[in-house]
Amino acid sequence: SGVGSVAAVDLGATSGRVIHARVAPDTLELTEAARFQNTPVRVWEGDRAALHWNLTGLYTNVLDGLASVARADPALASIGVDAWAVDYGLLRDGRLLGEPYHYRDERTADGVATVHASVEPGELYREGGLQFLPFNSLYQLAVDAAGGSLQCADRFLLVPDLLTFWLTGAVQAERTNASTTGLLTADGAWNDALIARLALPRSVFPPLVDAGTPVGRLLPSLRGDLPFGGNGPVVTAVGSHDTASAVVAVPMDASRAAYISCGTWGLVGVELPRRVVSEEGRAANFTNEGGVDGRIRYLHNVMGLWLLSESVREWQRRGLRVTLESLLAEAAELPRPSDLFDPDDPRFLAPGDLPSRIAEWFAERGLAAPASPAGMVRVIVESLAAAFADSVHRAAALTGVAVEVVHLVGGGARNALLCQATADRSGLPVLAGPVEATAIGNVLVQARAAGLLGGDLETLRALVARTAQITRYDPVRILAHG
Ligand code: LRH
Repeated sequence: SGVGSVAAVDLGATSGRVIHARVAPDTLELTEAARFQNTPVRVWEGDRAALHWNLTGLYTNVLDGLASVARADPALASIGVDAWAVDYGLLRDGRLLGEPYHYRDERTADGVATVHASVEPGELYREGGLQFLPFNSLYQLAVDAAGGSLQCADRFLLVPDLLTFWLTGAVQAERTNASTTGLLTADGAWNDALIARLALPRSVFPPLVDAGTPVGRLLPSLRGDLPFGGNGPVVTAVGSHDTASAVVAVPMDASRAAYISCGTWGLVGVELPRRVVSEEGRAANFTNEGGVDGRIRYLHNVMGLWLLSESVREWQRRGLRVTLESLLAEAAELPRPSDLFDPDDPRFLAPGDLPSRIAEWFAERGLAAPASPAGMVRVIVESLAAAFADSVHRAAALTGVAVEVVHLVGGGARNALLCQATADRSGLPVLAGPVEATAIGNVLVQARAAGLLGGDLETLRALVARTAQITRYDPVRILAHG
């Protein structure tokens, strides 16, 4: 197979990008065609302002990025879309009924109560295999059912599937992301019995496809703005859950490694051949999400870089002239704090004044929170690293994987203070990179489907290991954990 090219559309909760890649068995070259902020918006709904994604705005940015790819490379073979999990659009006769809700919107509490009244949490775990997160799609759907909007809809499309629909007209649900609804069986089918018990309309859920499936061609109406040659590129289903694509691109030996996909969230776990569904795993809130090639992503959600970005946003709102970069540099010079907070506390989920909420967490325990923003940044980094280390060791204990090394991919791989603290607190070497793991995993699955690459995930990961920039952090001041 010769050199060919594909484009990855990768939408994170904080930013999105379109990456143009040249790929061959010994080549992986990435060019950034577009990068843009993802800015959610609060919209008045009669009794409260609800948090939504600006998905049509993101789609405009995606089209701009694809147009620049088309001008540079009219022979592009394929396009693939990934995005954050759980959120979705409801459609009727092809029309989107409203901008999708953000998973950080406060509406989900009622959905949790409704769902748990008909199916108890232990049974949900045995069926769907998911850790409890109040925004898992099934809880959001219960809110939509109670409010009547679900009854107006004839289609449910997860965010990346919705963009794929806008690009191609194809209606489908890619399996890795569909696994985050809580509505799939262990075999990866829609769980008809559970859907019926929750009184959800089965007909809204589209046919499931696996990552690597060609799903369609660009719509004729787009061909003017996207000047590709010939029939244009095919749109291929990738690991459309961003974390599934990221795990594809972790250059690891899964039999002896843990990974941390560190962006807005820190997703910490191991890759398994099949689900592990135990009461211990449920108590530790570990999830079994569907991976590419039928692998299982056994992991726990740690709050992630959100704690830093949202804190910086608050300080800037208060008029402080700070950036994350400058605060991290200052924080690195401070002594290690002796008191840490639990980053997984649900009070940190919703947008707002996180430094005050962290201070409250300390005050409730009679502890003093750091006074300066740099001190706060340091305690956030150290608390995240401690939570990462804890989840690495828990994942190992719950699955029997003998973890010898931790791979940290995503934007967090740029944060040297966080990487070193994770090594020190886990007592394990941390291999940081690639930063763009999600886009790379997206690229690799398309390239394989297009025949540019062959082989299993291990072959794809070997290509990442040969081409990516990886920084090693060895534990130097090992801190006790557990
Ligand atoms: C990361 C992510 C994560 C989900 C959350 C909703 O972007 O997809 O895997 O739990 O967003």
